[in-house]
Order: sequence, then structure tokens, then C-alpha cells
Amino acid sequence: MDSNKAPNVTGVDSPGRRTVYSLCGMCAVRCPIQVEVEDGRVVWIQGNPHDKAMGTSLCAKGAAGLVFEYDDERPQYPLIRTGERGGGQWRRASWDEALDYIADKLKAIIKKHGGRAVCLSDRGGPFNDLTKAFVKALGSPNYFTHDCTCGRNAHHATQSLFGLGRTDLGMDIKNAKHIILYGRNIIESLQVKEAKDFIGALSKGAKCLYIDVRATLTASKATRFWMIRPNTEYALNLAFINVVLNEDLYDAEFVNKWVVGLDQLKAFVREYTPQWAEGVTGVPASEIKAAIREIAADAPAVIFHAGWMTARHHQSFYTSRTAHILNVLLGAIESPGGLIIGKGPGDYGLKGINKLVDRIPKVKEKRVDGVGWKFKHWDAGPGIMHLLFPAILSGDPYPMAAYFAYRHDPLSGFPDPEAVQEALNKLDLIVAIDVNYSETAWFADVILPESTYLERGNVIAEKKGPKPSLHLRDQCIAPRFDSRPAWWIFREILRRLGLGEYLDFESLEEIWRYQLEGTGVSLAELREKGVLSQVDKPVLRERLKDLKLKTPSGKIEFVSTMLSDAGLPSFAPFDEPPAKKPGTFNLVFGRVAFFAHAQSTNNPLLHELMSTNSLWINSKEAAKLGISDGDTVEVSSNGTKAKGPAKVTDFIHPEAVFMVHGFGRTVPLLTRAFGRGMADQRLMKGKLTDYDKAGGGNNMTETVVTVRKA
Ligand SMILES: Nc1nc2c(c(=O)[nH]1)N[C@H]1C(S)=C(S)[C@@H](COP(=O)(O)OP(=O)(O)OC[C@H]3O[C@@H](n4cnc5c(=O)[nH]c(N)nc54)[C@H](O)[C@@H]3O)O[C@H]1N2
Ligand SMILES: Nc1nc2c(c(=O)[nH]1)N[C@H]1C(S)=C(S)[C@@H](COP(=O)(O)OP(=O)(O)OC[C@H]3O[C@@H](n4cnc5c(=O)[nH]c(N)nc54)[C@H](O)[C@@H]3O)O[C@H]1N2
Ligand code: SF4
Ligand SMILES: [Mo]
Repeated sequence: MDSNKAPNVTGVDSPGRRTVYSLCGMCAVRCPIQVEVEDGRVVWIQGNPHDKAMGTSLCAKGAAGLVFEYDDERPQYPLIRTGERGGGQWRRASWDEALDYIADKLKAIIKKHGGRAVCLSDRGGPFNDLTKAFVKALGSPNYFTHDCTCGRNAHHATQSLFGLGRTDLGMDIKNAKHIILYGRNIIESLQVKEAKDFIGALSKGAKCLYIDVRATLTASKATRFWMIRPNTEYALNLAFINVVLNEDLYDAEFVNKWVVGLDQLKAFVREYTPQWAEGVTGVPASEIKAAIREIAADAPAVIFHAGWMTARHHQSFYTSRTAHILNVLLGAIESPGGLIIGKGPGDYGLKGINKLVDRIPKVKEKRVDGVGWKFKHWDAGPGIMHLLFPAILSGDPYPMAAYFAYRHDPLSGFPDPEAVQEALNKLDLIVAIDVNYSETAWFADVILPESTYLERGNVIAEKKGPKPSLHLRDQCIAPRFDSRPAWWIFREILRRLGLGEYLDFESLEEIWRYQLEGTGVSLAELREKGVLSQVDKPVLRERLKDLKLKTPSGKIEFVSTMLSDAGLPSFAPFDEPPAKKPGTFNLVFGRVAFFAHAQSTNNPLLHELMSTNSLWINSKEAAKLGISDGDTVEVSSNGTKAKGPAKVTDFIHPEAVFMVHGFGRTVPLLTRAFGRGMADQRLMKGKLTDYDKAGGGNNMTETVVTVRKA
């Protein structure tokens, strides 16, 4: 195929009005959408009503997709760096030129170091069959995701108990009677369907206990809100467990059938009383007791949200683990209103879609981050990406030479971007494939513009759930600029390396047909609604007979051999956070409903909603420092500094300060976001290599900052 032509899906440029069912791309949730196209232009986007839970709803970011599409401040053609890395000097290149440039470098790298010296990271998720296939075709084990900065602690905690992944335990929020959220700001840091289910449950009378260091919009919806001392929710969970066991509030039938290690847990939590927890967390013991008794009365329709983020500290893993232990004790597993184990096509006797990775021989090399061999208690799939950076610097266990950032912006998403840059700078080749000028793209050698989510299709996604489903991102319009879809970009690189056989498809439709072959689902059928499940009614497993758990014992392992083999305790003593000096605070971060990380602060419409961030600081602490609302403050940590306005409020814990993530962009071509606001990741100096040894996630909320009036 001619590299000068975009490989569009058939019929995308036909005139007149069309309705296309696709998936939103304004954040990583990828909600089902309905897109109206008129003469090749998107005129309307709404939720896909064929997906009942979604309906026609869309969040603000999703609605701003139209503005994103027609904004010109994004990469429009391939760029090759001409000056220093990060210096912002580029030349325009044709696709052939850019791809040849990359392929020539890769050939030399693979010849010298082997395919394992090439790595790629993406945002994980339902389309990663393609990126995994690309990395595997190169002969490299080094596929990474962002997840060590996101849900990895919770994922590994889930694995240690159930042998299942974090997302294999779906939450039946709709039918829950009591929902316990630890810093899970479910209606601002949102997924549309989940937020709707949550509000739906509350309106049916469900209760919510919300625990955060600050009052969010979710706090305003909660039945109880506890403003907890930073990084101490683990103590709270231990006290909850203490009460549940002492007062025999647990589901003995379920626990006796499934749990390994109940006696050890009982002995361990004996000292962790509500009185003790009050001293650590600041939550009154009487409240702790009252809440857990009420929650137990609502069991098993209860959900302790084991997190996604659940803060980011060196005991996050045990926070998630104990949240799940509470779910188990209250019998909230495979039961309506609790956690439902995700089922794939196989569970319903169906054939799943064909995978691209299965066309490629297994890679025998060990991962460069040590996951799977040095760190056997972690999931080798996407590894632990922060361990890549020290490995690049040391060349141990082997040299790394090339990195692809695909739909991932490590210089925004990892703590201490200077440390990330230092490592990346040792590589011979950095390629960013993005739809925006990300911080990482700006530091790369080549920027390849991917067509936007409205201008391209993706490989078909298969999702597990109470019932499995297929999701199609279809192409709505032809690309506005000289961009290409990912499948084409990866295929072209492999072809140039003589590895084309692994991704030997002429069109995306051909890939779709390969994926669907033998499933009994036709492309036309899938396209008709965009989302499809071959199962009418979800079926729960017989919860006292067969849960199909994947732990070594087949049971729920309160005492885990996976952990003990790794030299880690199943029950870790609570470590009290160190006392802070006056004028110092834990730097806490998070989201607002209308931005996705750093990628939407330059969106013309969303930028109007919030053009900069501020530093939330407790009123009493501010008064001590002579800071009034709106004053400019200087926030500093470990030699880095940022300045911004103070938001003085009673609604944040005295030991914490907070800022919205995603600001402080350094790419001058982003005229709206450039230089505006404070970048929390830059204040996390030294935190790139500081992580939870049990879960693997970075300890970002342990960053201590000093605040003064500027
Ligand atoms: N300091 C700090 N660090 C954090 C967080 C925080 O709040 N504070 N949050 C953490 C969390 S939870 C996460 S998930 C990570 C997020 O980490 P990031 O990976 O930084 O987040 P995203 O905004 O999803 O964007 C990744 C990149 O994908 C690009 N992109 C978007 N759509 C497309 C597309 O269709 N194609 C391509 N090729 N690229 C696309 C965006 O432009 C962006 O550059 O950050 C983590 N790190
Ligand atoms: N609008 C929007 N929605 C999103 C995203 C987005 O970028 N924008 N990103 C998606 C992604 S990738 C993710 S991972 C999720 C994240 O979902 P959440 O985990 O709900 O996200 P955050 O906004 O980061 O919320 C973290 C909250 O934790 C609180 N917190 C900090 N430290 C502590 C502590 O020690 N204890 C307790 N209990 N709370 C603490 C903070 O004050 C903050 O309110 O959101 C998803 N949804
Ligand atoms: S949550 Fe909003 S931005 Fe994210 S995929 Fe859904 S509609 Fe799009
Ligand atoms: Mo995340």
C-alpha cells in the first residue's frame, strides 16, 4: 500500500449523513458512543444508547471531543528532531522518511543488542493485543503499561488473595447497599457508566462511606465522610477487621468454605482496635464501630472499593488487600450488590476473538525490569515500568536502546520527570506515537501522529464482565491531517524490518475479520450497535461450590504463599507515617471531572472551565503561615519549586495539600496550557525509584512539600 495515503476504513468518506457507533477516546475509559457525521464532518457525539448502562450520557471531556477534533494544536504530520533532545527543533517528514529512519535505527540496535533492547509502553486496556503483538514480533519481552502509577498495587493485592486480576472482580455498584470508597472519587474521577450506577444506587437508598484527605464532590454525596490523616486508611481497615472478627459479623459459611488463614488474621488484628485506629487516623473509634456494624448489616450487598489509586504509599498494597479481605469476610463475592467475578467467552461455552499475539512465536528472554523472574510475585504481563529506568541507566540485566511511547506520557505520569529524562536520554531511539504534543513526544526523536479516535478504527476489544462483550471503535471520518492509525504504523515498521508476516493485513477490516473468525459474530452485526454480547443473561457461579479461583490452593489466601515465597508478610504491621515538621505537608493530587490527566488541559473548551490549578491548603495551617485565599504560594520539595494561587479551605486535612494533576505543560505549541499551573509530578523529586515493595506502585503521596507565601 502507498504510504502517502491514509488506509481508511471503507465508506468513511461517503457524503451525506451517517451514524457511527464507536468508542470515546477522550480518556482511557473508552465509553461506547454514537457519532453523527455529515458530509465527512462530525456534528454530534453522545453516549451509545444500545448500551443500556451508558444511555446517551457523555461526560464533559467526551463532549469536548468535537472541539478536540477541530483544534489544530496537535501533531499534523511526522516530525524528526533536528536539535537537542527536548529542545523543540523539528523538521517535517513524510511517512516513508520517518518510518525508514526508525527502521534503520532499529535494525542497527537489534543487530547489536537483540530485540530485547527495544521496549514499548502504552496505557494498557482493551486494544493492547496490537501493541503486545508489535513488541513480541520484535523478539522483546519488554512491553510495559502505565499501571505502576495507577492500579498495580490493587491489582497485585487482588492476585495475592484470589489469583485473579483487579478488573476480574467487577463491582455490582447498581445493586449495592453500602459502598466504601477510600479516596475513590467516583463521580469526578469518573467512568460514565460507573458514576451513573453509583448515583442510581444512592437514589435507591444505598449508603456510601467516603474516606479522603479532602472533601470532593463524592464526599458531598456520601452518607458518612471521614477526612482522614494522609496515608493511614490501612489502619482503618485493620480496625474494621478487628470489629468484624470480634463481634462475629462475618459470613461464616462463605469464609469456612473458601478462606485460608482466618486464625492467623484473628491473631494479627487483635491489637488493632478502633481506639488504636482513632489515634492514627483521626476518625473517632465510636464512628468506626458504628459504621462497620451498619455495613455488616447490609452484607453481602456491600463493596469495599479495593482501589485503583487508594492513595499511593508504601502500604497501599496492604490497604487494597485488607479492603478485599473485608469483602470476603462479609461474603460479598459472586453475589448481587458485591463483587462479581468477570467471565470471558469460555465461561459461556463461546469462542473468544482471535488474538494477534497468538500468531507470533513466544519470546524466551527475561524481562528487563526483573518481573517474572526476580520479582515472581508480580504480574509479568505489563511489568513494573519505573524499574525500567534504573535498568536503562545501569545496563543491568542487559542494555536497552530504543523506546516507543504509544498512548502514554511518562514525563507527565511518572514522578520526577528529570529522572525519567536522564534515563531516556541514554537510549539511541525514542519514538512517540500520540494524538497530542505530549511532554514525552516533545523529548522524543520522532513524533508519529496517530489519527484521532474519530479518524481511525482500532482492533476489536473483548471485555470480561458478568457477561463478556465485544466493542468496536469504528472510523467516523477521514483524518484531517497527515496522520495514520496505529495498526498501520506498527505494520509498516515490522515490514521494514523483514517481520511483516506477523502483522500481514492489508486493511483494518481484514484484521477485524481475522479477530471475529469462528466466533459466530459478523462484522456487520457488531457494527450495527457498536457493542455486542452473545449472552442474554449473566449467570453467577455457585458461590459455595465453585469460584474458579486461580491461587495455588484454589482458595482465598489470607495467608499467601505467593507473598511468603517473595519474603513478604501476608499481614504487614501498620507503619505509622513519620511526623511532619510544621509548615510541611503531604502533596496529594487527583482529578477534576473535566480533564483527563495532562492530555486535556489544552482543549479549547475544557481550558475555559479551568485554566490553571491552585494549591488546596487547610485554613488553620494557612493562617499559621500567613497565607490568605488567593495568595500566591511557593511549594517546594527536594530542590524543586512551583508557584500558584492558594485555595484556603476547611475541606482538606491539615497534614495534606492538594493540586489537580495535568498542569505545568512545557510544550510551547500548546498555546493555552503552556506554562500554566503547577506540575505535581515535578515536585515528586526522588520518587521515581521509591515504591511499595509488595505492590510495586510508586509512593507518590508520600511526597512532602514545604509551603510559604511567595
Ligand atoms: N503526579 C501524578 N502522576 C500521575 C497521576 C497523577 O494524578 N499525578 N496519575 C496516574 C494515573 S492514575 C495514570 S492512569 C497515569 C496516566 O498516565 P498518562 O499516560 O500520562 O495519561 P493519559 O492522559 O491517558 O495520556 C497518555 C498519552 O496518550 C495520548 N493519547 C490520547 N489519546 C490517544 C490516541 O488515541 N492515540 C495515541 N497514540 N495517543 C493518545 C495523550 O495525548 C497522552 O499524551 O498517570 C499517573 N501518574
Ligand atoms: N475526569 C477524570 N476521570 C478519570 C481520570 C481522569 O484523568 N479524569 N482518570 C481515570 C484514571 S486513570 C484513574 S486511575 C481514576 C482514578 O480515580 P481516583 O482514585 O478516584 O482518582 P483521584 O482523583 O486521583 O483521587 C484520588 C483521591 O484520593 C485522595 N487521597 C490522597 N491521599 C489519600 C489518602 O492518604 N487517603 C485517602 N483515603 N485518600 C487520599 C485525594 O484527595 C483524591 O481526592 O480516575 C479515572 N477517571
Ligand atoms: S469517561 Fe468521558 S472522556 Fe472518558 S471515555 Fe467516557 S465519555 Fe469519554
Ligand atoms: Mo489511572
